[in-house]
Amino acid sequence: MKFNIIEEQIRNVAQKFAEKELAPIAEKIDKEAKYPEETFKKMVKCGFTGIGIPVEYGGSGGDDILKCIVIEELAKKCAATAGILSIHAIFGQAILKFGTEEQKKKYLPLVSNGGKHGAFALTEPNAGSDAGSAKTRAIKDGDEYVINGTKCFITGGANADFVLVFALTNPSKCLKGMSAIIVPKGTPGFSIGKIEDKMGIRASETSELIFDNCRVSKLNLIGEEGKGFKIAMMMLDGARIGVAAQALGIAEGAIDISIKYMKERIQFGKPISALQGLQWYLAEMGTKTECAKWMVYRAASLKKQDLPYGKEAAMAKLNASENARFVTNLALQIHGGYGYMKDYPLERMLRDAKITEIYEGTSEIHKVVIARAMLG
Ligand code: COS
Repeated sequence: MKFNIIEEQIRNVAQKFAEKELAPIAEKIDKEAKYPEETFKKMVKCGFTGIGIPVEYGGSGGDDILKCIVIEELAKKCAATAGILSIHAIFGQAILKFGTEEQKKKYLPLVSNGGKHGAFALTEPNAGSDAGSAKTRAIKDGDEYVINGTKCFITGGANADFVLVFALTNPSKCLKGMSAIIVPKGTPGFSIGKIEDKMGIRASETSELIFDNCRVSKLNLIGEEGKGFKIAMMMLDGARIGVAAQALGIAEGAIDISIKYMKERIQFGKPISALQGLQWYLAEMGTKTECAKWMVYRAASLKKQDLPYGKEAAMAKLNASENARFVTNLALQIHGGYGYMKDYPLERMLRDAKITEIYEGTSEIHKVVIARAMLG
């Protein structure tokens, strides 16, 4: 696969960043489930948080290929931090695509390279895969919306300075009455509920958001009233490429660690890399991961060219996430008992890989999306 010189340079920067800033803290932030705020600030400084946002709005410029490169490289060392970056980007992308000029000027400099955090709140306790059945309401009262409801499993929700909330402005129309509304942190009636204790990506905070007669200006509406579900679906199409890149990076990271271990570990009087059974494992891991890479960058490339990419994004995410679980599981197996211990990063990588089959849409939902696109 050929990347241009700028892409190679950015990959190099991201690789060095991951080595220097993520590798030393990945285990600790996982154990303590500690949000890496200092690292986020460093990502802001490097311009990673502004990729995909034009320079005129305070971003770093660049496109989805560059974004995937950075996410992939970060995920090799710390999937949680890669995920934070990937999901943070959705807020800015939604404003860029659907916001007014005024909204772009107001929010994009803050969330691209301004150090502010954005989150995307669609899921509810009874509306996960069936996102269209969300019940949170935003009823107009004069110049304001009054929001009531609860969102759950929101990545970065507790840290977010701005949350894009999907709520029914016209409840009788169900998903066709859903709208996208920005709620800033600190708005009266908006509070953080339960912070989840997760199996993997533990440093990437996931929380419940509660809206209790929370009033925001009608100027916070993004796009048209009633178009919120479509906005959410379109943003998820793009976000799925980011998760696929995260899964790809996890698999590549596990392969790197396995190769090193296989060359160093002596059993039966020779390095275990000489054992054909393990060579076959490695060959399978490498081949499937190479496939995942092509699919991720194909989807990113279609998006970059403004061509339809929803099916390809879903395929890339379905394949890369299942591959990440497959590869991390075999990598752990190659490490034997050591792989099962927390002294090695494999058990963390396997736990981290699992979420990529679930968030931004489960594998089963991806199959629905793919099959519907194939059937026309
Ligand atoms: N882009 C643009 N519009 C889309 C779209 C997309 N990718 N997917 C659906 N829509 C539109 C449809 O065209 C339809 O509009 P019209 O009636 O005007 O044609 C509307 O949205 C409803 O679509 P549909 O009938 O397909 O909705 P369903 O309730 O059947 O749901 C799935 C579709 C299952 C694909 C959707 O609910 C989904 O993606 N669920 C997973 C949610 C998810 O990923 N959550 C993860 C966390 S997000 S924080």
